[in-house]
Amino acid sequence: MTGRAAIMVCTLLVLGCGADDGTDGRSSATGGDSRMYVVRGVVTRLEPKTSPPQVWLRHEAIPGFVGPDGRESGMDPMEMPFPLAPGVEIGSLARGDEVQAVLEIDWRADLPAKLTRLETLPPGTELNFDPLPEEKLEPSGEPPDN
Ligand SMILES: [Cu+2]
Repeated sequence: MTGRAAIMVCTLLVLGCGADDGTDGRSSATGGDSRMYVVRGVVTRLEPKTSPPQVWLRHEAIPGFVGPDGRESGMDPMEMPFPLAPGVEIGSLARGDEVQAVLEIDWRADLPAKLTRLETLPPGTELNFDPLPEEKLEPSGEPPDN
C-alpha cells in the first residue's frame, strides 16, 4: 500500500519520473527503467478473460511519452488496449466509464505497458481528445494554427 501511494505521488509530481528516484538513472532490481504516465480516457471495451486482463481506452494525448526508440515523441489520442498489472482489477468498470489510470512503461519488460492504477473519474468529467501540438517538429517558421 505504502509503495503504491509513493508511486502515485511521484507520478503526480513528475510524469515519467521513474529514473529519477535517487538511483541516478540506473536500473534497480525492480526495473529502474520504467516510466509512469497519467492517462485519462473512456472505456471502450473490457477483456476480463485475457491474461492479463485488458481494458481498452480511447485515451487523451500523452505528452512526453517515450517510445521504444527512446525518443520523447508523445502519444496522440487513440483507442488501444491496456493490460492490467497484477492487483489491478476491472471490478465494476463498464463501457463508457471515464477513467484515470497510471500507465507504467518498461520497454525491456516482458509486458512493456501495463496499468498500475485505474480509477473512475467523476461523471461528466470533460476529456480532451485534441492531438498533441506539433511544436516538437523542427522549427519551420510556421506557428501552430490554433
Ligand atoms: Cu495510445
